[in-house]
Amino acid sequence: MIDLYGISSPNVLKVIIMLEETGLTYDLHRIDIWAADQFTDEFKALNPNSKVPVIVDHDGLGGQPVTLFESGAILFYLAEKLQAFLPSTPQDRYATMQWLMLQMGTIGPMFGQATHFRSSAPAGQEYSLSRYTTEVHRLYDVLEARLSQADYLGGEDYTIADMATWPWAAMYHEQNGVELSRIPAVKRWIETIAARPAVVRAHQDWPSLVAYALERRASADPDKRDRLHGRGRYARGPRP
Ligand SMILES: N[C@@H](CCC(=O)N[C@@H](CS)C(=O)NCC(=O)O)C(=O)O
Repeated sequence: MIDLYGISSPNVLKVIIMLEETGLTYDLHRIDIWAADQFTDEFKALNPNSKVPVIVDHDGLGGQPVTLFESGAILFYLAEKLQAFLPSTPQDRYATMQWLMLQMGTIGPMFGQATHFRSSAPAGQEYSLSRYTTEVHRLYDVLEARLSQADYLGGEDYTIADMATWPWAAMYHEQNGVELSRIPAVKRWIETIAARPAVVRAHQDWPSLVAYALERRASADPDKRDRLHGRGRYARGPRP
């Protein structure tokens, strides 16, 4: 039994997909990041970095509970635990890890910043929005080049690298003005993964999670919203 702490975010969806793919039993606990739930001592005991997703696997190493944050580490842990979705041959295994790292280190942060500057930044942030949107377009091209050569990011097989990248690639093309018809290999890969029964199941509660996020965001106290985004009285360091 696994406790998953999350909201409707691509980093959480990738873990839900893995849990559905592997058939593990889990409970999803909603964290209201707009009400600063992630900064409580209770949550920081799970993740000192105050972000979702986090899992607590009650049947972890040696039968003892394991608590893990960082979605890439969670996918890697579950893949090793179940010997699933991580190839065993060294070449494919490292290829999978390389694409997983690209998602964690670059795709997630760049797509995330583009979304932030599009939806939450005050006016006058055109430079930032343009910089991150350009990065998003460039990264779709990187995916297109890879997926023109291989069925999946790690090679022939569907792996945790695809699970990590798919939620970002599938959800953010439209708002960034990326035309899928221009990147047919990415389009094929998005559609193939979307049709997987586990991915369909992973979306069963998604509309309710999205509705929860929209409602919490709309009713957020302005000070808590500033805290979430590290601005206003929460901004630190030299001012520009
Ligand atoms: N690299 C982390 C990123 C986690 C992350 O940024 N989570 C966001 C939701 S997508 C969050 O918890 N935001 C709350 C906050 O920043 O206070 C991962 O992949 O797990």
